[in-house]
Amino acid sequence: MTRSGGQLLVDCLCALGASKSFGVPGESYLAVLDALYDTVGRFDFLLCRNEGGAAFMAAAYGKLTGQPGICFVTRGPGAANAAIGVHTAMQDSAPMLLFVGQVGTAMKGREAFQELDYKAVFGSVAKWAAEIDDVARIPEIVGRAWTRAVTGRPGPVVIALPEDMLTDRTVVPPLAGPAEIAEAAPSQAAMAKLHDLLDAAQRPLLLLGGSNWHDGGRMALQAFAEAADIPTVTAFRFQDQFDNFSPVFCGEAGVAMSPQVRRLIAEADVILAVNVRLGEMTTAGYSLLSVPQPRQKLIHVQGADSELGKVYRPALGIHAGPNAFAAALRPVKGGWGAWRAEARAEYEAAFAAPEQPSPVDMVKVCAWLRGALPDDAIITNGAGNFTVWPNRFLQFGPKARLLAPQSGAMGYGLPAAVAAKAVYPERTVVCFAGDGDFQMNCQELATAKQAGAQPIVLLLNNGIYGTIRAHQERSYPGRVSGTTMANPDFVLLARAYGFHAERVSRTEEFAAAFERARASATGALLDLDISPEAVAPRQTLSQMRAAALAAKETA
Ligand SMILES: Cc1ncc(C[n+]2csc(CCOP(=O)(O)OP(=O)(O)O)c2C)c(N)n1
Ligand SMILES: [Mg+2]
Repeated sequence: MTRSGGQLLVDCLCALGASKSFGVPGESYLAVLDALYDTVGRFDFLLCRNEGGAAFMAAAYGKLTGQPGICFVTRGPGAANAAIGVHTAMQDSAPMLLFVGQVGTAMKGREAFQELDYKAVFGSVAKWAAEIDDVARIPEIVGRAWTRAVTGRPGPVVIALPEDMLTDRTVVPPLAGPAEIAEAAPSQAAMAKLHDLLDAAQRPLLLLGGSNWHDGGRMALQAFAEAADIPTVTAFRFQDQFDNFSPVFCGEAGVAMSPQVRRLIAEADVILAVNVRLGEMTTAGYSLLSVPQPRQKLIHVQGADSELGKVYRPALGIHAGPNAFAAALRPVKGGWGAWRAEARAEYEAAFAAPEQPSPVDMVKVCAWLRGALPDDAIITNGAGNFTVWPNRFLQFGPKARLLAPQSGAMGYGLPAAVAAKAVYPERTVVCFAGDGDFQMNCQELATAKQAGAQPIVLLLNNGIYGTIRAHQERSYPGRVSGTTMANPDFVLLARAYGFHAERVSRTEEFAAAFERARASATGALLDLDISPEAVAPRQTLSQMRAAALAAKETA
C-alpha cells in the first residue's frame, strides 16, 4: 500500500497516541489537512483563530497531559505567530510538537514565498528543530520528535514539512506505537549520600518542580516529606504539583516571592531540589542561591543531565526521573517540626490581606472560591499583576491543576483554558485574565465556541496594564506613559462569541454570578470591576507613587 507523506505523518501520530491537535490552516500543508479528514473523532483538529493561540493550546495540552500537544501551522507568518507558544513550552518544560509548512525542496534557499530557515529560527527556542527531507524518513523523525518532547526535561520540538514531502507517496509503513522509555532511577550509592546529607541537616527544604510526575511518585514524595517534617515549596507556577493542604506545604517560589518563602530558601542549609529548573523567578533573580556555588548544600535531582550543574554546582547531582527518585527515598531522622510548623503558619497567614480599595475585592472573591471550586478544578492564567490571585490566593489539592506560563507570556490563559476544557469537558475550568492579557488572544473565544470547549473567564478589568503601571510608578512616579487602555465592552464582546457574560460591579454580586456562569452550557465571562488602585494586594497604586516620590525627595 502506498500513502502520501501527509497521511503517513498523521498515521504515525495516531499510532503514537495523539487524539487532538490545534492549528490554523495554510496551503502549505493541505495534504495533512486532507489526511485529518479521515481521522475526525479519533484525532481531531481544533481550528484556532491565531497561531499564537493554537501554540499556547498545544503547550498547555502538553503541560496538562504529559503527552505532546500538537500544533499545525503554515509557513513563515504562521510559524512566526506560533513562536510564543514554543518559547512558553520550553520555559515550562512542556512537551509539544509544532509542525510547520515549508516550501518545496526544489525551491529551498531562494527566499521563496514565506520561506524560513526553521532550524535557525527555532534552533535556540525549541528543544529540537528538524526538517524532513525524505518522505520515507517521516516515521523515524516523528518518532524521535515525540520521544524527545516527553523524555528528560520535556519540551517543544519543531518539524518543518517541505510541501513535496507531504504529497510524495511511499510504501513505508507508519510507526507501530510509542517507544516505552523507562525512567532513569537513582543508584543506591547516590541515595546513601543523599540520606547522609539530609541526616546532617539542621534546616532542610524540599523544592519541587513539574513535568513527568505520576500520582504514585507524587504521593511517595509527599509521604516522605510529611514523615520527615521537611518544609516544601514549589518552583515558580508549579504549586499544583504538591498538595497545598499538606502540613508541609509552605508556598511557591515565584515572582514577587513572599517573605516566608524567601526566608526558607535563604536560611535552609540543605535544599533537595527535585525536578526543578533553577530559574530566575525561583531563585529571586539568582540571589537566594549564589551562582555558581550556593551556600546551601544543593541536592539536585533531574531527569535531564543537561540541567545538573547548568547554573549551580550541586553538593550532589542525581540524574533520575521524579517518580523513580521518590520511590527510592527511605525514612530520614527528621526532627525539623518547629522549622516546618513556623513556615506553614506563615503560609496560612498570608491568605489574609487588607480590604481592597476596589468595587470587586479579590481577597474576598478568592476566599469564596477556595470554598466553592471543585477539588478537580483547572485554573489557568497568563501574565499581569492579576495573577497573584490565582497563584497565591487559591489552594491546589492533589486533583486540581494550574496552567500558568513560566515564560510570563500574556495571552496564555484563555487558550490554555480552551485546551483544558477540550481534554476534560466535565471539569470546571476557570481562566483568570487581565484586561490587557485577555485582549492578546480574545479571538480564541470563537475557537472555544466552535469546539464546544467553553471555560469560565474571570476578567479582572482595571483599565490599565497594571504590572507595567506599577513599575512605572516606582521608577517614574506620576509620569503615566503607554499603560492606560481604552477597553471595549467585554460583556458585548463575549456575547457576540456565544458566551454567557455579565458585568460584576460589587463583591457581593460575585458568588451568584459565578454560580450562573458555572450553570451556563455556553461557558461564561464575568467582567469584574477592579480599581486600578488595587493593583497589588498589599500596596495601592497611589502608595507606590507616594513612596517613589518621597524616595526621590530624600535622594
Ligand atoms: C506577550 C507579552 N507582552 C508584554 C508583556 C509585558 N507585560 C507583563 S504584564 C503586562 C500588563 C498586564 O496587564 P493586564 O493583563 O491588564 O493585567 P494587570 O497587570 O492590569 O492585572 C505587560 C504589558 C508580557 N509579559 N507578555
Ligand atoms: Mg489590567
